[in-house]
Amino acid sequence: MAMLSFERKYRVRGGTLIGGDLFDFWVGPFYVGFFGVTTIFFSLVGTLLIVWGASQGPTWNLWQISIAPPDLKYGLGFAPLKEGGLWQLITVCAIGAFVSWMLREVEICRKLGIGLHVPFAFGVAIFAYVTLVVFRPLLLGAWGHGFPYGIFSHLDWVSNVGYQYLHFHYNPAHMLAITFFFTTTFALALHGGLILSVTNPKKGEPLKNAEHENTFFRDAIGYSIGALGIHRLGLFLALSAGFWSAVCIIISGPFWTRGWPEWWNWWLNLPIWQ
Ligand code: UQ2
Repeated sequence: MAMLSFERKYRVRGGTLIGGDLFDFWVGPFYVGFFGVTTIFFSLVGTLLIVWGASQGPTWNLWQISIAPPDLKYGLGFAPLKEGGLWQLITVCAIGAFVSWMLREVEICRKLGIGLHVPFAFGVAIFAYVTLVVFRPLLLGAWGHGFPYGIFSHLDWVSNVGYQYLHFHYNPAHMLAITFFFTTTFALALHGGLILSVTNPKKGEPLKNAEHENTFFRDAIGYSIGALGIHRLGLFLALSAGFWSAVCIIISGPFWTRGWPEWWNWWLNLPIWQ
């Protein structure tokens, strides 16, 4: 892969968070760094544990392989390896790998002198995962409340936990999260469409520019949010989707144990109806 002159200029020492110059080098196009090494370590160990767990299980069918969390009776303690202990170790490896990757992103941002928006965004995704497998199980008092690591088994978990609250779509934070997910796809569709419409002209047609972008939306709806604005909006919408997803599951159980339809009784109980 050819190296851009830009890359040569910015492949500088420093910006590391730990260890100084140790691991401050590139392998081919990839920056290594201390957190590159820890990413590889946790990913490798975690993957091997999953494969070993699969080898102990009843199936090699990729769809059906599942590493289950411990039984609720083990509470917040360590479980035997083949009774959920494996799930606990894999969870540690997963979090170790995700956080390592985020910190490697931070080091690259520091080298480049750019903002930390990308690692921050990834951090919100990590937060949503950790909410499911650490924060909520902690609040409920058992690791057994985490979700199983398997393709179909995690779908079953989502369905079962949903029905436990009768109708999860009545969860107001779930409503917000879904609305943010949909609005994110809407905004990206508008943005992607707009950018291609000006930068991908037919043969012989001239390239258009930012004035065309603004004018399209001013003509259409009387408002253009701007080239920087659409990216701020996009980041806000996407992070909000992840954030409210975490909120909607953390409040289910620890802070609301009945069916979510019942939560709306506060509306029916308003004194204004009497
Ligand atoms: C825009 C703009 C862009 C865009 C888009 C808009 C030139 C290249 C998509 C239009 C976006 C608006 C009006 C906001 C829509 C609001 C929601 C909540 C979806 O104006 O500036 O830059 O890509």
